[in-house]
Amino acid sequence: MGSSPIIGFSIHLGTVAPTDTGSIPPWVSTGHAIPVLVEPKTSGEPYWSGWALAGDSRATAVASHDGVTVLLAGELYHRAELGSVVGETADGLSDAELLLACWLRYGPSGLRLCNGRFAAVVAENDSVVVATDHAGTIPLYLRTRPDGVDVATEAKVLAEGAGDSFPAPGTEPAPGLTGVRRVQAGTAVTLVPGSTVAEAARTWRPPHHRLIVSPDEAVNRVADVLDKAVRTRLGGPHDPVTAVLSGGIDSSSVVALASGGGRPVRTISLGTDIGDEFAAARVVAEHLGTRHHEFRCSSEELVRQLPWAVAAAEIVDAEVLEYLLPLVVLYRMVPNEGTRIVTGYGADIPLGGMHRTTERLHSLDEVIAFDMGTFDGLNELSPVLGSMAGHWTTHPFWDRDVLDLLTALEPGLKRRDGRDKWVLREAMRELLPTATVTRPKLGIHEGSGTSSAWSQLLRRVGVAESDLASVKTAMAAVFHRRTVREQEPPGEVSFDDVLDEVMSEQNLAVTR
Ligand code: AMP
Ligand code: PCX
Ligand code: MG
Repeated sequence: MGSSPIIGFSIHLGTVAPTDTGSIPPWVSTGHAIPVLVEPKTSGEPYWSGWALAGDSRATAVASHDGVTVLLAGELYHRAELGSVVGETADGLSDAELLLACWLRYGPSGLRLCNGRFAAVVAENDSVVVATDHAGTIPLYLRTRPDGVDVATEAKVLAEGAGDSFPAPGTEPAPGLTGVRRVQAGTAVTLVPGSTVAEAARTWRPPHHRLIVSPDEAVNRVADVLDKAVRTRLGGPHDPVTAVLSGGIDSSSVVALASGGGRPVRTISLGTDIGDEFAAARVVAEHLGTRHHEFRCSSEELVRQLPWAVAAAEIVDAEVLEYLLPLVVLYRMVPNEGTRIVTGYGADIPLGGMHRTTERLHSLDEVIAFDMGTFDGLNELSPVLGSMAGHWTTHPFWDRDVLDLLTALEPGLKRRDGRDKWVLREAMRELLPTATVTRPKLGIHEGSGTSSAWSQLLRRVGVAESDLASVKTAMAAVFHRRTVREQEPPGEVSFDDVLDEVMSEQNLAVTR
């Protein structure tokens, strides 16, 4: 399991001292959760006690100056640029110190400058600002109490509190948990603990306009912005990295850019008895000279790990869980070499890759606008998916600059010459084998057979075709109740018990 112990901090006006890890469920503590309790104080001074993440030296930090305290879970990706505007060289500053410097210069607006993967808490005077990165890639939850507010990166940590929370602007109810609210993506919420004074500021929104640029220029810009997103995520040019590789254009692009310059790259692919994309991944691995590993898991074993995916993503959407499950299973199987894991996740959202049969450019653009308007709360990019197994993950396609560009490109650059994700394929033409550049998309749930494996297990106990979707949805809700609301270790939640519970709830007969 993880090499990343939770570090305890108790923060009192900026002084940091070790504390115990209190009420965190023991199985959470291999991950990157940071419960932060922000309490107003009888003495009139802010008092927090929290648990910061570790496992990656840049993963969590606290910084204080001039009455402002910053707790940063995660990392910033354009350190040099940020340093240049705050008048410091970024070298030698932690990401939390850089964010603090940014705050001291710009105030809360400083959060609009940040391109990163983070959740942040900033305390100043009697107010606390809780903020997500542009895309909310590290989920952030809160529960207000009459005398304060509790903040955590995992909802389960707040599940046990009582009563409703004040419905602060910029927050939404977390599914299945009374009184727990999630901070929206690209949002900074200012709260005065113990009061109902609160306001929200948006720090990012997906662009609604579309850019007209020549195909050549678009291709060059995509290649440049993605290259930078990959490089800024991976440390020095020789720092080793692991990449989850399906052999599709998205993950192959990331691997190509990561391995340029001689960086040692380990690539890993997952397959089941139902299906795999091993041949396609191998073509890429051989072309780029990565150290490649194939992992196989029976489809039944894969589906039985659904409680882990639910516990990590803390969502109840069965379709999204089918996307996330193979990754969670792979993260749990792969030996931890202490390298970060980079993925191609999310490329299909701004590029419309899931909609390869959509004919008209207008329709393609509409689904892109819809998907970019509805990702929030699905937690697809949550670090907990990997951190449960001790890995730190990062997703270059959801870098703020990459996302801004890909979303805004006019749809004729995404569907072109009968090809989906045309602009990305062209941008990678020189770096990848032709077979990879031209390979049609296969979704992660299709390649590994997750959707069909879950359906198969349900059919086996007599669930009718017409009931498959509703049984999956009901099962997801029960997994969520048990692993998140009741904080049961996912390894102790039996797939069969949950299926039985759902079948009897829906008055369906089990034929086992
Ligand atoms: P997709 O867009 O469906 O290919 O999946 C999203 C991301 O998950 C990919 O870009 C890969 O990084 C990763 N991925 C998907 N399928 C696999 C697989 N079978 N093995 C390893 N990684 C995968
Ligand atoms: N993906 C997509 C994202 C899946 C859809 N999510 C959404 N609309 N918020 C991707 O990698 O871009 C697959 C399997 O395809 C996961
Ligand atoms: Mg993809």
